[in-house]
Amino acid sequence: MAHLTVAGFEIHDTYLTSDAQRALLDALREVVRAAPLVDPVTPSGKKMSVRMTAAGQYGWITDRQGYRYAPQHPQGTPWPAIPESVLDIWRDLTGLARIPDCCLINYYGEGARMGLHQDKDEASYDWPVVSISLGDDGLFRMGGPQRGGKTQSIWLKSGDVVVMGGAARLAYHGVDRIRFGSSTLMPKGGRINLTLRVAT
Ligand SMILES: O=C(O)CCC(=O)C(=O)O
Ligand SMILES: [Mn+2]
Repeated sequence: MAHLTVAGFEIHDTYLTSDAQRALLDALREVVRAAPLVDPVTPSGKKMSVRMTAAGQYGWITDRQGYRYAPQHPQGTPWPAIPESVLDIWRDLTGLARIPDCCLINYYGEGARMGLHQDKDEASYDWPVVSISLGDDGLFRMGGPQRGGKTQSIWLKSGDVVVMGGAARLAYHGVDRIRFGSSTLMPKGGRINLTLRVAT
């Protein structure tokens, strides 16, 4: 299960050192102080198991009104800026001059998961999505551009960074489960995933 072969899917194994992971976590603690994690519900009213917040000009949100990018946290404040150390990862791995305007932050506590979906609320699919994993291992599953196709799975661990561009950009993906307590990065356990997107 070490490899996942979808064109445009790149995994940078342990891209972040433990020091870099800790520094990133500290930066995220500040983001979450300004923009607290929320318990999102899907448009049909189903509570999601991940908790969510964001940084950047836009945050991706979901509630009874639908899925969308919003310029404000549901509490009515602008989202905090994306930490520079996070933007450095984007620049290094994509080489793009354009920087993301959304950094979605997902927190997976014990038992949390994310169903198979496509990231398709962005204005253009030409930009890649960069995904950074911190904390507990997560079983990431990826399929093709159509729901119901063959899928492959890989455990993402703390410090791994994934780039989804090209054909992988619109591939169905999700997180089946986490190994709660498998990492010592966060004292109370859990997994954090950051996804950097160009939303507009
Ligand atoms: O947690 C992950 O690794 C993936 C998260 C994701 O797909 C999303 O937030 O859209
Ligand atoms: Mn996604």
